[in-house]
Amino acid sequence: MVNSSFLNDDTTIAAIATAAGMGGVGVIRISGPDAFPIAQQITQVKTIVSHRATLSSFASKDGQLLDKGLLLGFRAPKSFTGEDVVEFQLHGGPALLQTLLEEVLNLGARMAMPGEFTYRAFVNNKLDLTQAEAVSDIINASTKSAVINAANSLKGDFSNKINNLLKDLIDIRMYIEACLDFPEEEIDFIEKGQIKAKIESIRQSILDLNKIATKGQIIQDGFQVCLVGKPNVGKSTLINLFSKEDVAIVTDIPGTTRDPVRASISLNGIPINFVDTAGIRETNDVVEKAGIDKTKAIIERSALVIVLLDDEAEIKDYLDQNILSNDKNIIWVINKIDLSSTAAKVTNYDKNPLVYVSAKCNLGIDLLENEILKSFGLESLDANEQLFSSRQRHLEALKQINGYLFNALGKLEQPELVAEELLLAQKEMSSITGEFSTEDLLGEIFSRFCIGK
Ligand SMILES: Nc1nc2c(ncn2[C@@H]2O[C@H](COP(=O)(O)OP(=O)(O)OP(=O)(O)O)[C@@H](O)[C@H]2O)c(=O)[nH]1
Ligand SMILES: [Mg+2]
Repeated sequence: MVNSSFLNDDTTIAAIATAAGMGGVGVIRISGPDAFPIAQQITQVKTIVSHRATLSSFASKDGQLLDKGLLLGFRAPKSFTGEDVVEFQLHGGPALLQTLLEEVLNLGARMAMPGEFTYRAFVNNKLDLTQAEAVSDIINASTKSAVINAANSLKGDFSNKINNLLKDLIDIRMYIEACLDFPEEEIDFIEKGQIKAKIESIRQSILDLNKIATKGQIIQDGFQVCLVGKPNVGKSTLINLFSKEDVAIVTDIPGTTRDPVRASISLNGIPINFVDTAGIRETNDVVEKAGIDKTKAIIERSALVIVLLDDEAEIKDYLDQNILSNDKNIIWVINKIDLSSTAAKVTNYDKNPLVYVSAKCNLGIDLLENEILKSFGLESLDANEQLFSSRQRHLEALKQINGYLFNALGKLEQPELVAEELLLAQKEMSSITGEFSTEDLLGEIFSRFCIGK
């Protein structure tokens, strides 16, 4: 259940902002009209100077000293949330932080909900919605590339691109609306305004943006790749090689792996969740059968399936048995080339790559890695390419916008319909940056944050 009850409340909120557990430093953050008075009572500092750190004592209501640390005050509107904000930087002990938080709550603050500080920053125009999402993305990023992309979004790269397109779109809409006031001349006006060329150009920019956003989303969320194949073909050897540790048991007994084995690795900065599965074969062993059923379910949920083979002839079996659906992203891999002295190489089988490797001897693995990246259009990830973190919600909005613009281009003879499609596209664009958003969407986005952020 999404809890969005905080959306219309501006009482003072507080939370422990650092991660649970012990640490060198622990931070309590307070935001709202009572933040300064509450901090003054706890620290006895008479005047908290904004944007200065003050070494202070922190005590309970009855005067019991609890810790010494730094007191930081940020007067509205120059703060993260845009409200008065105070932070206590204390020693990072859970009991200490909890005790002091209770003191803060007793003095009138209420416990902040997950994402509530960032939500207030959004409401007070400190961040737009994509930037607020980037705050969460930067915290959740699992690779350096994901961090950099989220930082680009936080800086406003994504929002700026959307806002520029939004401006162009509004210009065209206004022009058409103005033309509609002079019906006799309307077609002429539309031509004069080069409406077609302008809409096409926005649509192209949306398509380009979608490409970048898709890459950003993959880098942020990663994807699941499963290793399948007959027993003993070398799946577990391969996952161990990728993960650089023995996550799966390797033996020469067919049917060794039963439960799926997972390993998260970073390939060129992209988080990939590898899953090694039970080998697929006809069997009467109930345990092994259950493992094979799991394999099929994992194939369904994977963005890419790597099928390990002893030889090329096996491919036909997989295709005949319908284990892999047609639209699956597949890489065929012939393993154990060391036994036949075949060279590591990449060819293809129909539209899918066929890679020759030896998992045991680490031959051709670089080729395989490259094919994995290629299957997501990420092989030539240019270090200078400016990406940003993006989410499914953004990709869906871009798709919708593209659809509306496409419709508009098909209705150029009827300017009022073009104007309508452009208005729909405009609303969809604004939903990305949060200018027009429903409470449900906001609740959904902010409640996924951690507490204290
Ligand atoms: N020569 C050679 N042997 C290999 C290679 N890869 C794996 N093996 C051997 O093949 C046997 C089976 O390897 P596993 O990785 O357990 O195979 P698996 O596909 O996980 O098998 P199941 O879990 O039973 O489905 C082991 O003895 C491995 O050492 C390879 O590239 N070359
Ligand atoms: Mg195995």
